[in-house]
Amino acid sequence: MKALVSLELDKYSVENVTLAGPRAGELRIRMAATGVCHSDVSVINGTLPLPKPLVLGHEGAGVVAELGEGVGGFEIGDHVVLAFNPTCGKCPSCRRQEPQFCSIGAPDGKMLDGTSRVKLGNDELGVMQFLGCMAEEAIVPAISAVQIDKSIPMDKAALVGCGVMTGVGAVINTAKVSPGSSVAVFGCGGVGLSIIQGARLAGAARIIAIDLADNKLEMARQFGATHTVNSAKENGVLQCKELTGGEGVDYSFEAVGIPQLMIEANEAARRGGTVTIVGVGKLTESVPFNALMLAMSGKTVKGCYYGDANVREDFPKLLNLYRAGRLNLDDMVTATYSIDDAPQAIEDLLSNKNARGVIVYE
Ligand code: CXF
Ligand code: ZN
Repeated sequence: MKALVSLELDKYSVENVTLAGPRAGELRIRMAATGVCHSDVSVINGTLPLPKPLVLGHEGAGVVAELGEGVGGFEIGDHVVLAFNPTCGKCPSCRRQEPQFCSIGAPDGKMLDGTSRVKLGNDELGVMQFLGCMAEEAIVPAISAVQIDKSIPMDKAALVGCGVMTGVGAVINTAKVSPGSSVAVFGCGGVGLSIIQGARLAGAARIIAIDLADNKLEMARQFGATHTVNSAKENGVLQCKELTGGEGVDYSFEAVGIPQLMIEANEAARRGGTVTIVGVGKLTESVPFNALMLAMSGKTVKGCYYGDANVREDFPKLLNLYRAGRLNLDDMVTATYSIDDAPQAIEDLLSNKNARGVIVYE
Protein backbone atom coordinates (compact mmCIF):
# COMPACT_ATOMS: atom_id res chain seq x y z
CA MET A 1 0.00 0.00 0.00
CA LYS A 2 1.01 3.62 -0.43
CA ALA A 3 1.98 5.84 2.46
CA LEU A 4 3.60 9.24 2.95
CA VAL A 5 6.90 8.51 4.66
CA SER A 6 9.60 10.72 6.10
CA LEU A 7 12.75 8.70 5.46
CA GLU A 8 15.10 11.28 6.93
CA LEU A 9 15.10 14.82 8.32
CA ASP A 10 13.43 17.36 5.98
CA LYS A 11 12.44 14.65 3.47
CA TYR A 12 9.07 13.15 2.59
CA SER A 13 7.94 10.88 -0.22
CA VAL A 14 5.19 8.46 -1.16
CA GLU A 15 6.45 4.92 -0.67
CA ASN A 16 5.06 1.45 -1.28
CA VAL A 17 5.08 -0.21 2.12
CA THR A 18 3.76 -3.46 3.57
CA LEU A 19 1.53 -3.71 6.59
CA ALA A 20 1.32 -6.63 9.01
CA GLY A 21 -2.04 -7.59 10.49
CA PRO A 22 -3.41 -6.16 13.74
CA ARG A 23 -2.15 -7.68 16.98
CA ALA A 24 -4.10 -7.94 20.21
CA GLY A 25 -5.95 -4.73 21.00
CA GLU A 26 -5.43 -3.28 17.51
CA LEU A 27 -7.56 -2.50 14.47
CA ARG A 28 -6.76 -2.42 10.80
CA ILE A 29 -8.32 0.69 9.34
CA ARG A 30 -8.96 1.28 5.65
CA MET A 31 -8.33 5.01 5.56
CA ALA A 32 -10.95 7.22 3.95
CA ALA A 33 -9.46 10.65 4.62
CA THR A 34 -6.40 12.17 6.29
CA GLY A 35 -6.02 15.85 7.09
CA VAL A 36 -2.65 17.45 6.51
CA CYS A 37 -1.61 19.25 9.68
CA HIS A 38 1.34 21.43 10.60
CA SER A 39 2.44 18.80 13.08
CA ASP A 40 3.18 16.47 10.15
CA VAL A 41 5.63 19.12 9.00
CA SER A 42 6.94 19.42 12.56
CA VAL A 43 7.82 15.74 12.42
CA ILE A 44 9.45 16.14 9.01
CA ASN A 45 11.62 19.07 10.16
CA GLY A 46 12.41 17.63 13.57
CA THR A 47 10.48 20.13 15.70
CA LEU A 48 8.64 17.05 16.98
CA PRO A 49 11.58 14.71 17.50
CA LEU A 50 10.24 11.32 16.36
CA PRO A 51 12.74 8.77 15.04
CA LYS A 52 12.75 8.29 11.26
CA PRO A 53 11.97 6.59 8.93
CA LEU A 54 8.33 7.01 9.82
CA VAL A 55 4.85 7.03 8.28
CA LEU A 56 3.23 10.46 8.70
CA GLY A 57 -0.40 11.25 9.44
CA HIS A 58 -2.30 11.72 12.70
CA GLU A 59 -5.63 13.32 11.65
CA GLY A 60 -7.71 10.66 9.99
CA ALA A 61 -11.00 8.87 9.51
CA GLY A 62 -11.58 5.44 8.04
CA VAL A 63 -13.43 2.15 8.14
CA VAL A 64 -12.65 -0.78 10.44
CA ALA A 65 -11.38 -3.59 8.20
CA GLU A 66 -10.02 -6.16 10.69
CA LEU A 67 -10.11 -6.67 14.45
CA GLY A 68 -7.09 -7.84 16.42
CA GLU A 69 -7.44 -10.44 19.15
CA GLY A 70 -9.55 -9.44 22.11
CA VAL A 71 -10.91 -6.23 20.59
CA GLY A 72 -14.47 -5.62 21.69
CA GLY A 73 -16.91 -2.85 20.92
CA PHE A 74 -16.05 -2.58 17.22
CA GLU A 75 -17.40 -4.28 14.12
CA ILE A 76 -15.97 -4.54 10.66
CA GLY A 77 -17.42 -1.67 8.66
CA ASP A 78 -17.60 0.76 11.58
CA HIS A 79 -16.64 4.32 10.70
CA VAL A 80 -14.06 5.78 13.06
CA VAL A 81 -12.15 8.97 13.68
CA LEU A 82 -8.64 8.36 14.95
CA ALA A 83 -7.34 10.15 18.03
CA PHE A 84 -3.66 11.07 18.04
CA ASN A 85 -3.48 10.04 21.68
CA PRO A 86 -4.64 6.62 22.84
CA THR A 87 -6.74 6.70 26.03
CA CYS A 88 -6.49 3.64 28.30
CA GLY A 89 -9.11 4.69 30.86
CA LYS A 90 -6.99 3.27 33.69
CA CYS A 91 -3.86 5.37 34.17
CA PRO A 92 -3.77 8.21 36.72
CA SER A 93 -4.50 10.85 34.05
CA CYS A 94 -7.47 8.96 32.64
CA ARG A 95 -8.81 8.37 36.16
CA ARG A 96 -8.62 12.06 36.96
CA GLN A 97 -10.66 12.78 33.82
CA GLU A 98 -7.67 14.09 31.86
CA PRO A 99 -7.47 11.47 29.12
CA GLN A 100 -5.55 13.87 26.89
CA PHE A 101 -2.56 13.12 29.14
CA CYS A 102 -3.05 9.33 29.11
CA SER A 103 0.29 7.76 29.94
CA ILE A 104 -0.16 4.38 28.31
CA GLY A 105 2.54 5.09 25.74
CA ALA A 106 4.96 7.81 24.73
CA PRO A 107 4.80 8.32 20.97
CA ASP A 108 8.14 7.00 19.79
CA GLY A 109 7.14 5.65 16.39
CA LYS A 110 6.39 2.17 17.70
CA MET A 111 3.04 0.60 18.54
CA LEU A 112 2.01 0.32 22.20
CA ASP A 113 3.82 -3.01 22.56
CA GLY A 114 7.06 -1.46 21.32
CA THR A 115 7.04 -3.16 17.90
CA SER A 116 6.32 -2.04 14.34
CA ARG A 117 3.67 -3.14 11.79
CA VAL A 118 5.01 -1.33 8.71
CA LYS A 119 7.93 -2.25 6.48
CA LEU A 120 9.62 -0.64 3.51
CA GLY A 121 11.42 -3.54 1.88
CA ASN A 122 13.03 -5.25 4.85
CA ASP A 123 13.25 -2.13 6.97
CA GLU A 124 10.81 -1.44 9.76
CA LEU A 125 9.12 1.95 9.75
CA GLY A 126 7.76 3.92 12.66
CA VAL A 127 4.37 5.62 12.67
CA MET A 128 3.33 9.04 13.93
CA GLN A 129 1.29 9.00 17.16
CA PHE A 130 0.57 5.21 17.00
CA LEU A 131 -1.33 5.93 13.77
CA GLY A 132 0.71 6.73 10.67
CA CYS A 133 -2.59 7.28 8.91
CA MET A 134 -1.40 9.20 5.84
CA ALA A 135 -1.59 5.86 4.12
CA GLU A 136 -4.14 3.67 2.43
CA GLU A 137 -4.36 1.55 5.57
CA ALA A 138 -3.20 1.84 9.16
CA ILE A 139 -2.88 -0.46 12.14
CA VAL A 140 -3.97 1.47 15.22
CA PRO A 141 -4.66 0.75 18.88
CA ALA A 142 -8.40 0.19 19.32
CA ILE A 143 -8.19 2.70 22.19
CA SER A 144 -7.21 5.35 19.60
CA ALA A 145 -10.40 4.91 17.54
CA VAL A 146 -13.77 6.55 18.13
CA GLN A 147 -16.87 5.32 16.29
CA ILE A 148 -18.88 7.92 14.44
CA ASP A 149 -22.16 8.03 12.59
CA LYS A 150 -21.89 6.60 9.09
CA SER A 151 -23.77 9.53 7.58
CA ILE A 152 -20.92 11.94 8.19
CA PRO A 153 -18.65 12.58 5.20
CA MET A 154 -15.24 11.18 6.02
CA ASP A 155 -13.17 14.10 4.75
CA LYS A 156 -15.00 16.34 7.23
CA ALA A 157 -14.89 13.79 10.04
CA ALA A 158 -11.10 13.44 9.73
CA LEU A 159 -10.55 17.08 10.76
CA VAL A 160 -12.07 16.41 14.15
CA GLY A 161 -9.17 14.03 14.88
CA CYS A 162 -6.71 16.89 15.34
CA GLY A 163 -7.15 20.49 14.22
CA VAL A 164 -10.83 21.05 14.91
CA MET A 165 -10.80 19.21 18.25
CA THR A 166 -7.68 21.12 19.29
CA GLY A 167 -9.07 24.52 18.32
CA VAL A 168 -12.68 24.22 19.43
CA GLY A 169 -11.57 22.35 22.56
CA ALA A 170 -9.13 25.14 23.45
CA VAL A 171 -12.06 27.57 23.54
CA ILE A 172 -14.75 25.42 25.15
CA ASN A 173 -12.75 23.08 27.40
CA THR A 174 -9.57 25.02 28.20
CA ALA A 175 -10.32 28.74 28.19
CA LYS A 176 -14.07 28.34 28.74
CA VAL A 177 -14.85 31.46 26.74
CA SER A 178 -18.02 33.16 27.96
CA PRO A 179 -20.79 34.77 25.88
CA GLY A 180 -20.26 38.44 25.06
CA SER A 181 -16.51 38.30 25.66
CA SER A 182 -13.63 39.44 23.46
CA VAL A 183 -11.21 36.98 21.91
CA ALA A 184 -7.92 37.34 19.99
CA VAL A 185 -6.48 34.53 17.90
CA PHE A 186 -2.83 34.70 16.85
CA GLY A 187 -2.36 32.50 13.79
CA CYS A 188 -5.13 31.41 11.42
CA GLY A 189 -4.09 27.95 10.24
CA GLY A 190 -6.39 24.96 10.70
CA VAL A 191 -6.18 25.22 14.49
CA GLY A 192 -6.56 29.02 14.57
CA LEU A 193 -9.61 28.88 12.29
CA SER A 194 -11.08 26.23 14.59
CA ILE A 195 -10.46 28.49 17.59
CA ILE A 196 -12.37 31.19 15.75
CA GLN A 197 -15.25 28.78 15.13
CA GLY A 198 -15.16 27.77 18.79
CA ALA A 199 -15.28 31.40 19.89
CA ARG A 200 -18.28 31.96 17.65
CA LEU A 201 -19.99 28.89 19.12
CA ALA A 202 -19.22 30.16 22.64
CA GLY A 203 -20.93 33.47 21.83
CA ALA A 204 -17.90 35.75 21.89
CA ALA A 205 -18.89 39.25 20.81
CA ARG A 206 -15.52 40.25 19.35
CA ILE A 207 -13.24 37.81 17.63
CA ILE A 208 -10.01 39.38 16.44
CA ALA A 209 -7.97 37.27 14.01
CA ILE A 210 -4.28 38.04 13.53
CA ASP A 211 -2.16 36.54 10.75
CA LEU A 212 0.45 37.50 8.17
CA ALA A 213 -1.51 36.18 5.18
CA ASP A 214 -4.50 38.02 3.75
CA ASN A 215 -6.09 34.82 2.39
CA LYS A 216 -6.03 33.36 5.92
CA LEU A 217 -7.68 36.50 7.28
CA GLU A 218 -10.41 36.21 4.68
CA MET A 219 -11.02 32.64 5.81
CA ALA A 220 -11.01 33.88 9.42
CA ARG A 221 -13.90 36.20 8.61
CA GLN A 222 -15.77 33.40 6.92
CA PHE A 223 -15.50 31.28 10.08
CA GLY A 224 -16.57 34.01 12.48
CA ALA A 225 -13.86 36.63 13.04
CA THR A 226 -15.38 40.07 13.54
CA HIS A 227 -12.07 41.90 13.05
CA THR A 228 -8.87 40.99 11.23
CA VAL A 229 -5.33 42.30 11.58
CA ASN A 230 -2.58 41.65 9.07
CA SER A 231 0.42 41.64 11.37
CA ALA A 232 2.78 42.27 8.45
CA LYS A 233 1.24 45.72 8.25
CA GLU A 234 -0.24 46.45 11.68
CA ASN A 235 0.60 45.65 15.29
CA GLY A 236 -1.73 42.89 16.49
CA VAL A 237 -1.37 43.74 20.18
CA LEU A 238 -2.13 47.43 19.67
CA GLN A 239 -5.15 46.57 17.55
CA CYS A 240 -6.47 44.25 20.27
CA LYS A 241 -6.09 47.06 22.81
CA GLU A 242 -7.69 49.62 20.55
CA LEU A 243 -10.68 47.38 19.86
CA THR A 244 -11.25 46.84 23.60
CA GLY A 245 -11.09 50.41 24.88
CA GLY A 246 -7.40 50.10 25.78
CA GLU A 247 -7.84 47.11 28.10
CA GLY A 248 -6.94 44.10 26.05
CA VAL A 249 -9.06 41.07 25.26
CA ASP A 250 -10.72 38.73 27.75
CA TYR A 251 -9.24 35.66 26.05
CA SER A 252 -6.24 35.36 23.76
CA PHE A 253 -4.97 32.28 21.94
CA GLU A 254 -1.65 31.44 20.31
CA ALA A 255 -2.07 28.82 17.59
CA VAL A 256 1.30 28.57 15.88
CA GLY A 257 4.02 27.67 18.39
CA ILE A 258 6.26 30.72 18.00
CA PRO A 259 7.67 32.35 21.17
CA GLN A 260 7.19 35.89 19.84
CA LEU A 261 3.51 35.18 19.15
CA MET A 262 3.09 33.68 22.62
CA ILE A 263 4.47 36.93 24.05
CA GLU A 264 2.07 38.92 21.90
CA ALA A 265 -0.89 36.75 22.93
CA ASN A 266 0.06 37.45 26.55
CA GLU A 267 0.32 41.20 25.91
CA ALA A 268 -3.00 41.27 24.06
CA ALA A 269 -4.95 39.92 27.06
CA ARG A 270 -6.42 42.30 29.63
CA ARG A 271 -5.50 42.22 33.33
CA GLY A 272 -7.21 39.17 34.74
CA GLY A 273 -7.69 37.75 31.27
CA THR A 274 -6.86 34.25 30.04
CA VAL A 275 -4.03 33.40 27.66
CA THR A 276 -4.21 29.96 26.08
CA ILE A 277 -1.14 28.54 24.34
CA VAL A 278 -2.20 25.97 21.76
CA GLY A 279 0.73 26.09 19.33
CA VAL A 280 3.47 23.52 19.88
CA GLY A 281 6.89 25.13 19.52
CA LYS A 282 10.43 23.85 19.74
CA LEU A 283 11.85 22.13 22.81
CA THR A 284 14.88 24.43 22.54
CA GLU A 285 12.87 27.65 22.76
CA SER A 286 11.40 29.34 25.83
CA VAL A 287 9.15 32.27 26.61
CA PRO A 288 10.10 34.62 29.46
CA PHE A 289 7.52 36.11 31.77
CA ASN A 290 7.99 39.46 33.39
CA ALA A 291 8.71 39.15 37.11
CA LEU A 292 6.71 42.26 38.00
CA MET A 293 3.84 41.89 35.60
CA LEU A 294 2.96 38.25 36.08
CA ALA A 295 1.51 38.90 39.51
CA MET A 296 0.35 42.44 38.81
CA SER A 297 -1.56 41.55 35.68
CA GLY A 298 -3.29 38.57 37.30
CA LYS A 299 -3.57 36.79 33.98
CA THR A 300 -4.12 33.07 33.67
CA VAL A 301 -1.68 31.52 31.22
CA LYS A 302 -2.77 28.03 30.20
CA GLY A 303 -1.19 25.40 28.01
CA CYS A 304 -3.65 23.39 25.97
CA TYR A 305 -2.97 19.91 24.61
CA TYR A 306 -5.49 18.32 22.24
CA GLY A 307 -8.14 20.87 23.22
CA ASP A 308 -8.25 19.20 26.66
CA ALA A 309 -10.50 16.71 24.95
CA ASN A 310 -12.15 13.57 26.10
CA VAL A 311 -12.26 12.28 22.53
CA ARG A 312 -14.97 9.68 23.16
CA GLU A 313 -17.36 12.39 24.29
CA ASP A 314 -16.04 15.34 22.35
CA PHE A 315 -15.67 13.89 18.81
CA PRO A 316 -19.38 12.96 18.66
CA LYS A 317 -20.33 16.33 20.14
CA LEU A 318 -18.35 18.21 17.47
CA LEU A 319 -19.89 16.07 14.75
CA ASN A 320 -23.37 16.76 16.17
CA LEU A 321 -22.60 20.46 15.89
CA TYR A 322 -21.53 19.85 12.29
CA ARG A 323 -24.78 18.03 11.51
CA ALA A 324 -26.74 20.82 13.15
CA GLY A 325 -25.07 23.29 10.79
CA ARG A 326 -23.30 25.09 13.64
CA LEU A 327 -19.73 23.91 13.07
CA ASN A 328 -18.58 24.55 9.53
CA LEU A 329 -16.37 21.70 8.44
CA ASP A 330 -17.41 21.87 4.78
CA ASP A 331 -15.54 25.10 4.11
CA MET A 332 -12.55 23.94 6.16
CA VAL A 333 -11.70 21.41 3.46
CA THR A 334 -10.39 23.67 0.72
CA ALA A 335 -8.59 20.98 -1.31
CA THR A 336 -8.48 17.20 -1.55
CA TYR A 337 -5.54 15.17 -2.86
CA SER A 338 -4.84 11.56 -3.74
CA ILE A 339 -2.15 9.79 -1.73
CA ASP A 340 0.10 10.10 -4.79
CA ASP A 341 -0.23 13.88 -4.43
CA ALA A 342 0.44 13.94 -0.69
CA PRO A 343 3.78 15.76 -1.23
CA GLN A 344 1.87 18.50 -3.04
CA ALA A 345 -0.53 18.69 -0.09
CA ILE A 346 2.45 19.27 2.21
CA GLU A 347 3.79 21.97 -0.09
CA ASP A 348 0.38 23.66 -0.21
CA LEU A 349 0.30 23.63 3.60
CA LEU A 350 3.72 25.29 3.67
CA SER A 351 2.56 27.99 1.25
CA ASN A 352 -0.57 28.69 3.34
CA LYS A 353 -2.94 27.73 0.55
CA ASN A 354 -5.59 25.79 2.45
CA ALA A 355 -7.77 26.06 5.49
CA ARG A 356 -7.22 22.29 5.48
CA GLY A 357 -5.95 20.03 2.72
CA VAL A 358 -7.22 16.47 2.98
CA ILE A 359 -5.90 13.27 1.42
CA VAL A 360 -8.74 11.04 0.23
CA TYR A 361 -8.46 7.40 -0.82
CA GLU A 362 -10.31 5.23 -3.32
C1 CXF B 1 0.13 17.59 17.88
C2 CXF B 1 0.65 17.76 19.24
C3 CXF B 1 1.94 17.08 19.40
C4 CXF B 1 1.89 15.67 18.98
C5 CXF B 1 1.33 15.49 17.61
C6 CXF B 1 0.03 16.17 17.43
N1 CXF B 1 -1.11 18.24 17.78
C7 CXF B 1 -1.62 18.70 16.64
O1 CXF B 1 -1.15 18.59 15.55
ZN1 ZN C 1 -2.31 17.85 13.97
